[in-house]
Amino acid sequence: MTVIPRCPQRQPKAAVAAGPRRVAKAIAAALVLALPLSACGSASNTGAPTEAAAGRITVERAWSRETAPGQDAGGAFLTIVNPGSAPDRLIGGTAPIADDVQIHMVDMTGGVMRMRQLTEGLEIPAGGTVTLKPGGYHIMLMDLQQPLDRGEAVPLTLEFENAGRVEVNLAVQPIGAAGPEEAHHD
Ligand SMILES: [Cu+2]
Repeated sequence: MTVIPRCPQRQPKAAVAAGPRRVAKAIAAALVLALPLSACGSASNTGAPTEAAAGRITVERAWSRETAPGQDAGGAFLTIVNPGSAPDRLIGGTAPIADDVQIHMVDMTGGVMRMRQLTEGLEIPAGGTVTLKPGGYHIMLMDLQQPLDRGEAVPLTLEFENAGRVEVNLAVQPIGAAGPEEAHHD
């Protein structure tokens, strides 16, 4: 372990001696690291959108489907409502149960259905509602650490560009379900 003899703040000359380019590089790296942290901090501190114009994003009818044996990814479906006067964007998410959370859409090309990741996120128009559902936009829980079992409530945190984090619980439905339980009349 390196022993720092004096407080670095009292030694600005030492930093300058390292070369301005190097310092700038270090600052840039620090900023990159600080950005996600500050974004998380502001969202969790207030629990409110960072911009008033964005309004309060709400997420409804969040659900998922139980996984088949050997299935290591699961879809998450939900309805996002943006009552604000400015568009927002779903940019990602996290879930304790999955190593990665991605935003997907289903593409139909040449009669072949395939999933595509939306790396730029998904726009939620001002005053608009976007429904994520099987066969359309959806959240993908990648590399599941455990299977999704019916009846479970699986926590998922969504991240929006303006509104910050929104936490939901996915109600896990049986394989083949087309919607959350309350939509069915079995
Ligand atoms: Cu997918």
